[in-house]
Amino acid sequence: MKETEQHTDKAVVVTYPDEFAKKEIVDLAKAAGYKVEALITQKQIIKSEYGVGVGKAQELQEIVADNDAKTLIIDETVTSSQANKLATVTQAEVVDRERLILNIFARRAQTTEAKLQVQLAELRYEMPRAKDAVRYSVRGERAGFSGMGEAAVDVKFRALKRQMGFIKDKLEKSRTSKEIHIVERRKLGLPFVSLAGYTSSGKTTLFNRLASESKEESPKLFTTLTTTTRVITFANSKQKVLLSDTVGFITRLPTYLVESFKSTLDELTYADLVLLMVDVSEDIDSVGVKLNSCRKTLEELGVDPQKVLLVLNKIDLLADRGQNKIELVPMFKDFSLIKISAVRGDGMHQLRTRILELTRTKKTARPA
Ligand SMILES: Nc1nc2c(ncn2[C@@H]2O[C@H](COP(=O)(O)OP(=O)(O)OP(=O)(O)O)[C@@H](O)[C@H]2O)c(=O)[nH]1
Ligand SMILES: [Mg+2]
Repeated sequence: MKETEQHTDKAVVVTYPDEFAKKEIVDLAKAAGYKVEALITQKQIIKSEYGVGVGKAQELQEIVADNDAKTLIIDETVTSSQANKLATVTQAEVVDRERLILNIFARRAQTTEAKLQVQLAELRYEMPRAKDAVRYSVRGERAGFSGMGEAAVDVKFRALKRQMGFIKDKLEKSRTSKEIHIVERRKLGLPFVSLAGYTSSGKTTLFNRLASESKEESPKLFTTLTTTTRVITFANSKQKVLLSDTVGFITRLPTYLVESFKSTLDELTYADLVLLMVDVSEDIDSVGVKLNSCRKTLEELGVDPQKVLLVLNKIDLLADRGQNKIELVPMFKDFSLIKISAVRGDGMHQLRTRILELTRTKKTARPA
């Protein structure tokens, strides 16, 4: 399906009551191509039988029917048994948070590498669910043949493992060739600068500006899935650096998804400098949640916090156009930072100067 194509599958969404969760899941649902007809909030969505309580499950059936929705999106990870039960009660296809993110990635994946990474993530998603799915289908066809069920589960598991091994091999090969590239670039002595940050924070917009590129920028979540690297030269200096744009982060990102995209995100681990982009035009609570989730993901990837420069982006949208002291907000105190507008160009001179300074010191500190 083309990225521009819209499909308007109607969906009912169940999420937590806080504003951040509500906005995020609606954005995710839209990015996956759904039209959100109703948003239901629940303090708990990980209850035993249906994820939600029994009464709520029945209520959801009515809401789904009233809105003529085909899909019920649950902003949590649900087991296949919960999903099956909920689907039976509500008569809707149940899509959990992980499935939703995977669907977006699958829609966006364009390069061979991104497609392989999505396939790997899909298999990782399937693994814990395979057992239940096979047991259901075997039981349905041959009631009482439980031994048969176990054998079928084994067969399914082995098949999934084989497929995973096959994809990992292919990815490993592309990774090896990428590592060779990195070694080659290092031989050129060029420092590596990598963009990181929450999805939609403006990484590609900044990348395009610094590298005179025209990669797709969009308010939709997860616009970029594949890493692009360019050599950039700074006008007033002979120094060149390599700049990489890559996939964005999100809260509650399952670890296996980060792992599946590891070869893409590896650029961050190798980087001499990581520009961590933060959209400061949002309310301060959202900024905090996103910053924390980015820190956590960078930590999981093994990125040295010393290498991180915080880039506070979209200051053009602040009421005082960035004149206020946003940088004094306590959550930023652990970082060295800079304020910019990637769209309007504010702070670009300072940013370039900082990149040059920081990569110069990094270069000498880096082992050969
Ligand atoms: N007003 C304003 N909008 C910006 C700025 N920087 C980026 N944007 C907008 O924010 C949206 C997201 O920008 P992208 O550059 O696609 O964000 P990204 O971080 O690459 O997002 P993903 O690829 O999804 O991870 C786009 O609509 C941009 O036009 C800025 O400085 N000011
Ligand atoms: Mg992008």
